[in-house]
Amino acid sequence: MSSPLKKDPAWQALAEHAREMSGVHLAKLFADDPARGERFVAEADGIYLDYSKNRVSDETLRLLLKLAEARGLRSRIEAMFRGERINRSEDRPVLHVALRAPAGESIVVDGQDVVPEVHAMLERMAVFSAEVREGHWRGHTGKRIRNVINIGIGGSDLGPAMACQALRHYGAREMALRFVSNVDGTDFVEATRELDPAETLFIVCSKTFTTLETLTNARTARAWSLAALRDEKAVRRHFVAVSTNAAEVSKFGIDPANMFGFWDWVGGRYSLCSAVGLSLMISIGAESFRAMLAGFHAIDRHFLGAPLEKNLPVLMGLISLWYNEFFGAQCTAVLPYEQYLARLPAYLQQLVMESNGKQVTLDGARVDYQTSPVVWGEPGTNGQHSFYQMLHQGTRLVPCDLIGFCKPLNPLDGHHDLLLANLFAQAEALAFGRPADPKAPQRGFEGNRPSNTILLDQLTPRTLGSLIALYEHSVFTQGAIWDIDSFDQWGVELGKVLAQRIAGELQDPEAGAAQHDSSTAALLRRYMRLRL
Ligand code: G6Q
Repeated sequence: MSSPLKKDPAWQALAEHAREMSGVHLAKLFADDPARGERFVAEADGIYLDYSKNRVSDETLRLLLKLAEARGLRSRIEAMFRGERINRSEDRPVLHVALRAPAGESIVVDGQDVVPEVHAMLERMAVFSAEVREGHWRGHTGKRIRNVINIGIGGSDLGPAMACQALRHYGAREMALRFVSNVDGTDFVEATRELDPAETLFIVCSKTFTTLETLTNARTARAWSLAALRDEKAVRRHFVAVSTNAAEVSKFGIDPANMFGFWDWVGGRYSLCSAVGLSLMISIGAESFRAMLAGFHAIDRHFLGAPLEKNLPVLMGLISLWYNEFFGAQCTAVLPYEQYLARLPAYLQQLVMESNGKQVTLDGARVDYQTSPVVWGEPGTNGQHSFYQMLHQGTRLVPCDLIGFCKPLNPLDGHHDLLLANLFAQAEALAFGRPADPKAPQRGFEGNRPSNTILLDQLTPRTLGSLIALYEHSVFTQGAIWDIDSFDQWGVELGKVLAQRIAGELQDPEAGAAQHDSSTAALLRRYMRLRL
């Protein structure tokens, strides 16, 4: 018995059509339609998406859009924006879009308009960030804060860490912004090595305030501060919290007056625009933070309102799904030609794979199709001297997103033209290749390797916001078609439970007799023998 998705006539038509398209080369698609490079493009809020170098025809797009309609994409988008409880397994609305709704808009959850609360919190964050940036918020000994360390993991780390780096050009240079996430002590030690505790502010960022790694690092941070400052009262000046759990925050010893809250309808990996972005706001200031929110919001409106055939996130989501389902593609490479976006692939790994790496539908049935692709990538041009070999001549199909900006932020003579020349050249080489010389087959490039080119004017807070929203909603598009819950993450639970159990056993070797498979048991014995 096939799933409803596979029984859908639109799906079946696509499967049939994919057989025809599998033998069609991009070179032919371009030769047959000289205007293809101007037709297969879409634009919104300064994002120019060229999807012409994809193995799609007008018919492919027609069928993909038909599938989106048949699967109720439009009504699912509207349900999210209306605040319906679309995160079914956790019975929650999914309203990161409310975090960037302008004042005056209204989004109602359980009878209450949440937009005023969002703006009140943004205002508190703005006041606090300005105090830190301008030196009014002082450390316990009266010294100015020069280092801000965000302690968090997953969604409470990757967003602000990626965005702080992405917007470094706009950030306060006199302040060091650092991120500690890993429970590996090296992360904390290296982040704090040369810092003065009297000048260091920690943001303990955890939605639940129960996450093992974050609390372990936060306790270490408190001990590190107090060892130097020698007064419990110092915690008030050196620790603030970002959380939804006021009880745990005050149990930890952070004054609830120093807590910045958010809401259970904000998923961790969708939380950059909430108080989770506090470290970013301290770095770039409230005005730039609001400009980023405006970029997010512009794409939110576009996603909600633009016709599906001109809707950038919808097109990107559908085209990626096309390769994933019908061409056996297992991954997607994200290749930003922008050094400031070095952490974007890591951020998107969580966004895409934690959202859509699911095996059951909303009703709990096992899926009989592929869900999330593997996402990976590195900035160009560096990747060209490493894994692009496989992209060009390997045996796997890896659809790529190449991202570039027309204006550089650091215009050194000649650099930017070279950077962008490489981006354009790679997209061209992937698509069209080079005929093989029978005497040197190793030099042949088959081409027909698909890519999107995403071109923006310049990397700014606003364009960063738009770019992230583009990916968020493309993830939504795919999840809607797969009929999965893109907003839960039960897959991280089992490892956490087992780690807690084993951590207990390591404290008490007798308890280590608990049942384990022979491999785990032998590893534990060896570790206990050799550890410090
Ligand atoms: C993201 C996930 C996950 C989460 C971390 C941190 O969508 O839910 O990555 O953000 O596990 O959780 P806390 O913020 O509760 O510490």
